[in-house]
Amino acid sequence: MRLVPNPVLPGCHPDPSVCRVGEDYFMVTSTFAYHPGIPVHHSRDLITWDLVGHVLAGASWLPLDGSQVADGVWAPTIRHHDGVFYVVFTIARDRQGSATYLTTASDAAGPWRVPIPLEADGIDPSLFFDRDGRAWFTAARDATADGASGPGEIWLRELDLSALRLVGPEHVLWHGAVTGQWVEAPHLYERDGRYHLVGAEGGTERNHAVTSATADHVTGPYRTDPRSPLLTHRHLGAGEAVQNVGHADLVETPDGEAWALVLGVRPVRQHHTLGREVLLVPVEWDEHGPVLAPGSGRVQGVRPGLPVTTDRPADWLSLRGPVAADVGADADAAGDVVTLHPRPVPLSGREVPAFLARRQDMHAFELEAVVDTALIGGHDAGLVAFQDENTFLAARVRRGPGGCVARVTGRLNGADVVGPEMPVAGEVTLRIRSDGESYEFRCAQGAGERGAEERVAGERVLAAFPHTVLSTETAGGFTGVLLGLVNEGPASAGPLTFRSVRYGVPASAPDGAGAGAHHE
Ligand code: 6LW
Repeated sequence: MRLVPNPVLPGCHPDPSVCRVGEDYFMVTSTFAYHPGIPVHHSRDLITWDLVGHVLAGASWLPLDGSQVADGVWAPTIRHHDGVFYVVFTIARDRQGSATYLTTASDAAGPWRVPIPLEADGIDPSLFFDRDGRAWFTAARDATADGASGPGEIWLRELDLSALRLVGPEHVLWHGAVTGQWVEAPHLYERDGRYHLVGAEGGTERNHAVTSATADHVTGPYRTDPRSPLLTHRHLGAGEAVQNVGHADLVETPDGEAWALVLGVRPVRQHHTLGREVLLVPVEWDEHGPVLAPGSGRVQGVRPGLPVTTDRPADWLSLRGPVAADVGADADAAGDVVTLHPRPVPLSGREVPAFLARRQDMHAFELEAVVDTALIGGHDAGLVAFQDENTFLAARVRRGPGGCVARVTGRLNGADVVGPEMPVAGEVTLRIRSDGESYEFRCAQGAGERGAEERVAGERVLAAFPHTVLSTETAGGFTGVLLGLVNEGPASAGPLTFRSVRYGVPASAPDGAGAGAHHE
């Protein structure tokens, strides 16, 4: 069995779902309150994934004004049937499912049709196409029966493929394998005439786990696979490089090899900032059902402590809706030129701020950009490390009474942070830098030399914080850190251009820290 480099998709990409069409695999993941929603990644080998489009973009976007970052789009499932791609997903409000939608496309890259609501409660919807052509919808919700063995239940109803609505009676399938645990993330598979319902239990934190049940009929009765949990890292201790493993979707190669995509996190000092990432795990089927990670029982291929370097192109995200921005290559220097129109919306608000960011997908990184203070009017603009509306830190430049100043402002668990001011003039280089255990916010006069070590010469650290303050363990929620640009200010201030916008391994990272995914 091949040993794969994990994660196969780093950075905040929770709740992976995958389908295969011929030799092509397509994956979707959750995007919460970020726009565009639900990235579609494509692969030919399940290891290298390229972004090909978004399910919720343009006409198919659903407004998320007022949404908290951790709400919004949860746990999409992607399937392909008879030449049509289907995606079902939940819109969460106040950490609960509030609406379920279905959308279709003939090309996974899009365009996707305007999502239609389905009459379904709960979260984590999924679709299963049976051999007889019937389609079934499953989802997770609070248990409806008194005395159920778990607080959650997986339920099923038929999906009418021509009307695209749920029809027929509802069936409660399962309350989970572990008494007292909430069951979620259901996906149904058929194998040799038996039905296998794979779910997740224990919450999406340290006790997360993959469990399953089997039945002779799609509507049940389902019996727990006594080998559950089929995969978990809950018993491996704090030293394990990958934690919180669960939420599996299974796929088969054209040659009949089986694999699962699962989510997991890579904490540093027990705190993770990268969000839930996508991991690839081998699967073997036996007469009882799937065996995940046979032989080892764990996710492999992750180098303890150190980052997987990535030079993935940015999937630029804004919050709760689109923003007016232009991104292009910087003709004069390495990196991008980003022009961002101001909005008078704070990052702590619930509207659409002038914010454009990419996922932090490695522990040690630096993000830098050059701004010309001559252009700063009513703007309060700069670089931001963003966890959610209550937890973010930004190195910003604004014009004060005595000229321009740079300083760090933000919020940590809802408490305002305001750092000391540094007077600046002319061109200024802002930088966020991390060795994996800290976030440093730096500022230098001038655009700086672009060559290696020279880049950080003459910089001042405006403020520094341990990485734990931006971690999900501290901030709560379901997302990882995003790194990007903010331009708060009245529309009259006019657009602001950030030059040499670059994200990568820190210039002085130790040898090998950037040496890419490896095979153990
Ligand atoms: C997702 C669910 C979960 O829908 O978190 O607790 C939700 N587990 O499976 C958001 O990713």
